[in-house]
Amino acid sequence: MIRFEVPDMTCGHCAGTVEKAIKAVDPNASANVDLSTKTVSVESAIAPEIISASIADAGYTPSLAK
Ligand SMILES: [Cu+2]
Repeated sequence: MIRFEVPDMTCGHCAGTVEKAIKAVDPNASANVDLSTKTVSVESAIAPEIISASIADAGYTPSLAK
């Protein structure tokens, strides 16, 4: 599982947009947004860089959570 911090994800709409962006690069991914910690947990076979880029393309600023 990969976790991204997405600090500019603030509401349910953002969460939906980010989830959609992830599903666009991997329809089989499971994405779980936690708005209280501004993180998204992703289960995917796709490289983290590609998922990160798709979140960025959607207008957000993801970084890999340590
Ligand atoms: Cu929002």
